[in-house]
Amino acid sequence: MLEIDKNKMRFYPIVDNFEWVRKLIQWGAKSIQLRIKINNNVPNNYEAGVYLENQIKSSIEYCKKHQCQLFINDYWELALKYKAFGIHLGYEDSHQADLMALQNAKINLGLSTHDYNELNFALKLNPSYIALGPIFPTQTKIMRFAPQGISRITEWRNLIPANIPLVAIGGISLEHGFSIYSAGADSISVISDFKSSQHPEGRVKNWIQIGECL
Ligand code: TZP
Ligand code: MG
Repeated sequence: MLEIDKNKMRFYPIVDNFEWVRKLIQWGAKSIQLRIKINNNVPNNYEAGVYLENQIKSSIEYCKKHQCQLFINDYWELALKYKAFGIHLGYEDSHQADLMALQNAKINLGLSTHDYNELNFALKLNPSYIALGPIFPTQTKIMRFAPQGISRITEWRNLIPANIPLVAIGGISLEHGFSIYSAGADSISVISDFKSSQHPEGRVKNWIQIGECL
């Protein structure tokens, strides 16, 4: 397994296509999650499976070239096929995926958790990082779980072995950055904060700067 470099993961943006991956890398991101939800994403005249595979393959290859830690959300077979740096799975996904094959291929495993049950389960799977969400209310994803609040980050940090990075996600914006890192998160994952900003590039660079101050 190519071990995760925590320092490269303070800022962990999530995007849904290769164009965004390229932009983020240009702006200095060192860790990215590619989260493609196929129904909203496929351009006209494109066969969904072909689109998906192209996006994933191009992103993996580009990130390798630029030493960026890319995690593929959900599509573990494609992550295996193209030897991604990592895969990100939710609780249900982690029951479906061939975790042994991923481990044998030395692909890092990032796992989402939303409650104690999911955390206990995730800790048994030798995760490369654990994500906790949603910290705040989010418009980006329909959640079955109430917002966790900042104090839950400290609680999770104390329940997780020190060598496993903790990622905070959900409704987070730049203004929350310091308090979330101070609460014990190693990494902050965001979508709308920079994507819906008037100046995504400036926003991303601010995030990276904050991460470098830690
Ligand atoms: N998982 C938990 S919250 C969330 C995901 C994918 C959405 C995060 O998006 P935003 O826009 O940063 O709240
Ligand atoms: Mg999933």
